[in-house]
Amino acid sequence: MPAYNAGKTLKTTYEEIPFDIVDEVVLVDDASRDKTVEIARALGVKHIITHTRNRGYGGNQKSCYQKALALGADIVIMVHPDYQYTPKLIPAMSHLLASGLYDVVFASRILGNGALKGGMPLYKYLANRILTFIQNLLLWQKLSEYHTGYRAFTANVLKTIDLEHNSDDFVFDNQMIAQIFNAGFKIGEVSCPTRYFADGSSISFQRSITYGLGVLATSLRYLLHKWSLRKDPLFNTNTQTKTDSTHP
Ligand SMILES: Nc1nc2c(ncn2[C@@H]2O[C@H](COP(=O)(O)OP(=O)(O)OP(=O)(O)O)[C@@H](O)[C@H]2O)c(=O)[nH]1
Ligand SMILES: [Mg+2]
Repeated sequence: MPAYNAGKTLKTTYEEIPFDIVDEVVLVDDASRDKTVEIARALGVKHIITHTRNRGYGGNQKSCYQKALALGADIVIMVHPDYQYTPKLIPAMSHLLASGLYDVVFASRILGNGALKGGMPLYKYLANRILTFIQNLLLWQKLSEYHTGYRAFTANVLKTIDLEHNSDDFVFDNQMIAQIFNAGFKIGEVSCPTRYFADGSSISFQRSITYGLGVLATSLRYLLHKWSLRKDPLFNTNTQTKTDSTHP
């Protein structure tokens, strides 16, 4: 759980985690100004990492995945602690990975048509649909959305792509998708209820614009790399990095 000022929603989120299949919970606090860390301790969250300064959503996830891999996880699922996505989907998502059918599973708010009813602001919905359309064309894929914050990965995926190279900001999520497709991994999707409410954290309009431009830049970088017009370090994989270092 990448946490930032999640004090009001952490308990509700944590209590929905299905502990019959979840072995470890990692919470990374990104220098929150509220009581996120105290609440996490009181709830008994097993692995709490605190950033001394705010690194951003991407920087937060880097710490989350590092810790999850260090714990020897086979399957790693990111859930936002702002209770916008229900942890009740964890079994469904993990089973799709454990079956070997997919390497990554996204919980999509767009599949099933409930995004607007669930309170997604109209401008976010339209931006989501338009950016998704563009990305599907440029990446030649067919995801229902590239912008969900609820994602499950096999450890192999997290070890292969070069996460440390990604932005520390929100566009981290989108760069990860481009890296996943570039490395040839398969992404499956399950539908997920949309939930927007007062205490849930939400990226501002201005940050959304920066994110949207970052998404377009990521797709262009992917294309240039795919067409061998520009060798982009974003798409180094860890096996490649090893080979590169022996053949400089
Ligand atoms: N805003 C922000 N969120 C962070 C940071 N680090 C971790 N997070 C967490 O990242 C999650 C996503 O942030 P949100 O602002 O809700 O963004 P979003 O869910 O992608 O966008 P919305 O659909 O508008 O809610 C939240 O659960 C935050 O707790 C940070 O530095 N800034
Ligand atoms: Mg949110």
